[in-house]
Amino acid sequence: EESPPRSPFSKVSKAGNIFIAGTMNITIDKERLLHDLNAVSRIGLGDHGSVTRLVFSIKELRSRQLLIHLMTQAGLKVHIDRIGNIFGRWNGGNPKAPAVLAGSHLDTVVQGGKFDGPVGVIGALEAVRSLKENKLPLSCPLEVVCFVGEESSRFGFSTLGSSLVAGVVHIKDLANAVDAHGTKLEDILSSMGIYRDNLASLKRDPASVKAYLELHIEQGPILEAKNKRIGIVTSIAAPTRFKVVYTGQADHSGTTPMEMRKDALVAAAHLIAYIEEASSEYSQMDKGRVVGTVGAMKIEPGVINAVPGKAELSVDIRSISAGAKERVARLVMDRAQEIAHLREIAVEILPIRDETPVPLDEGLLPLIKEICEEKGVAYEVMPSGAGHDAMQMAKITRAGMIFVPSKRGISHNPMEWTDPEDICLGAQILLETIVRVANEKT
Ligand code: HGY
Ligand code: MN
Ligand code: MN
Repeated sequence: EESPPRSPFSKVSKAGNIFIAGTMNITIDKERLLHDLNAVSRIGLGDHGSVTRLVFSIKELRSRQLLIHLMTQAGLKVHIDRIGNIFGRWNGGNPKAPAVLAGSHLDTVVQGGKFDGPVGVIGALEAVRSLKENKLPLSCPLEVVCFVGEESSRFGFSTLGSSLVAGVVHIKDLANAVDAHGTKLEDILSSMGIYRDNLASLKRDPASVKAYLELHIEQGPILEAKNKRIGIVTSIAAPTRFKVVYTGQADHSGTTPMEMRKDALVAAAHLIAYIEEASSEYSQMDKGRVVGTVGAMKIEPGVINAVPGKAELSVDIRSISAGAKERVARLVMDRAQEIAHLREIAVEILPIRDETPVPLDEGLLPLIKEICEEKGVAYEVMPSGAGHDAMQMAKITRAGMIFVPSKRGISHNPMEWTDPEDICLGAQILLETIVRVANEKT
């Protein structure tokens, strides 16, 4: 394969990669980036400036329509796969060469912020269209990617679109992926013509991808606390998620003596307290930080004057250490059974997903570091406590992530904020990383 065209500006960087010095002169269009980010964040706007675009909701579909429009406007070749993942391609170089992909997601949690996801999608769009407008000679195509269903908020199942592209989802994995209204994810997929036997057709041929890069807000306090502007991600924590369903007996809240009750919600309350205790204690024993959360619960009959007969908890346990996560998840499941036994009520544990923490590509770290150092940008090499599409793409290609700071570490909250200057710096560093990776000799 002929070596990438050497522009008059090219020089060999310290890392030995040929990169086109001219890229330093190709800068993103900040105004356009922030304008488009703003346009996306107006879709699904709710109380207190919150944003809600749950996967496969009208709002989320509208955000994807806007992206398709922006990609088309930028002259990218748009491909939408069967589940709705969007790929905007620029054949900047040899169209047959494996492409460099960059993107993230547009779906959100309920009453979330404006930046989680869109910063990576619009940041990637801005980087690619800036390169395309400048006709920068690259040795391979570039693709802007928007994955559907990155958030676990609706079905408990996260990184859906990227998991399908990575070919790591089997229909049986979706058995307990049900939303608050009882809609099954499996039924939504079959309404799209996606079944057990054709799920694998969504997998991307790994040979067609050179690397995947994702710009994302940190969603934590580290960059701000260390006064750094860029995070370079080493690995991504992974969740073990499951539902715990306690079934006791609904009863009259006025006539039923305490000792006769089979109160499902009180059982749940004991388990929730234990999850906090086990996760905190395990972390303090320095065996690997673990976080445990019950973010959603359903109670039946759920009225003030009836003893709850049923309580369904959605449990999310995470760690960057697989061993620590498994250990705490096991402790919690065992305690769930013990509580049911002691209270003589029934318990069911419904697995949703059990994922392994993912190391990102070590080769991309020095490359992104070099760009930050050339720009004199303070960076932090760090793990990600949040899950991302990069954790799935890392299963089929080299994957790298660039973080920008979250104000006061707040995320999944309308208060989520990242300074526009940081977003633009992140997008510029993404642009230059894309160019170096695209022009790396394979
Ligand atoms: O839940 C997460 O880790 C991410 O925000 N999807
Ligand atoms: Mn999120
Ligand atoms: Mn995200």
